[in-house]
Amino acid sequence: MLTFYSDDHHLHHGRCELIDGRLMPCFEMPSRADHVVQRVRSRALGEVREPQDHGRQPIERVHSTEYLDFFQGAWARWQASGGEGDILPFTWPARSLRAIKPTHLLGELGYYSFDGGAPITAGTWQAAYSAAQVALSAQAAIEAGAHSAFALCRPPGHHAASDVMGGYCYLNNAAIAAQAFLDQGRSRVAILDVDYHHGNGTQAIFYSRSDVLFASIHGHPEFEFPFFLGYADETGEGAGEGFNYNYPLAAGSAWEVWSQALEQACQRITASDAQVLVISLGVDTFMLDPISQFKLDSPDYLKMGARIAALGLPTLFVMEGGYAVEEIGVNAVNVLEGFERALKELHP
Ligand code: OKP
Ligand code: ZN
Repeated sequence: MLTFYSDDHHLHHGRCELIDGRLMPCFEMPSRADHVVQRVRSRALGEVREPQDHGRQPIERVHSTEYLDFFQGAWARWQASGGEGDILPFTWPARSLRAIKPTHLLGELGYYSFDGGAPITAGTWQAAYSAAQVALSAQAAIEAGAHSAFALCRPPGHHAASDVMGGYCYLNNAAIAAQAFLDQGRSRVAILDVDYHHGNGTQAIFYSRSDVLFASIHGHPEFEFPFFLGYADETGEGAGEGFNYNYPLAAGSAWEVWSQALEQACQRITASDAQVLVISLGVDTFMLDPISQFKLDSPDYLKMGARIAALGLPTLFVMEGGYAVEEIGVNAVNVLEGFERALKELHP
């Protein structure tokens, strides 16, 4: 399997996040992607390629121009106003306030974000832009005939909506790739989000559309981030009714329970007539993940990859979360190896 990867992710390194009433070093750190690319290389999964630059246009198919302009220009404005640390929002237009766009940078950032978990640093735009290009380059490889590809994106993307950042995410890499498949002639794409957290951004982007089926297996939002989306009764709206499926699971869920939700999601994907599959590949479902509460073990990721392969669709894997840094490479690449092994057994 081809992997696409850019070292530009090192340009994004937030200092801290607020968790359990304390400021902690960001869990979403550069060593995450470093471990994954090392594992890809040591397992000889296949060639690792630099992304091509597809420009801002395919990103603008998913994100609003005003949002992108704001994000791209935020650091220069911050510096010009004497700001030094990471840019972090702390005021959001929740109920009782007006959803207007203030002129102050921090007000505008509140308008364009839903939490304080997505710091903007000097290199955040470039890192996120390159991650989107990684996803687009892997998508192009599949469009050119590859059966599968791995987009080793960092920062992740699935919490980012059209004009909202949050949850470590800025540009929705999986959604950008899915939209590119549609723009290049596919009529239906399925996105399966196996990250521990609900992919609220991806769901929101495609919620009223029937050309993208979205299915997500995640910690129940009654107790887990992002809290305000990801419930089982969210099944799509308007033309998108019946094209959104959430499988919220209890804390402590292990493979036996998790794999039943995977089976249900896979059956929805098969019934959807999707021509291509995008996997939002988070491995924060791992038992030792420091911010998550599922109990998957490393060998389970091989089985996950095998079930995904049985769908028989061209498949683009897009890296999302996973914060047990020592094991993230083994777990992510296990999904890819399980996928490839199963393919060989299905088509020897
Ligand atoms: C991103 B992905 C606030 C803590 C909130 C956010 C979790 C984001 C997970 N500082 N935690 O889905 O792996
Ligand atoms: Zn996650």
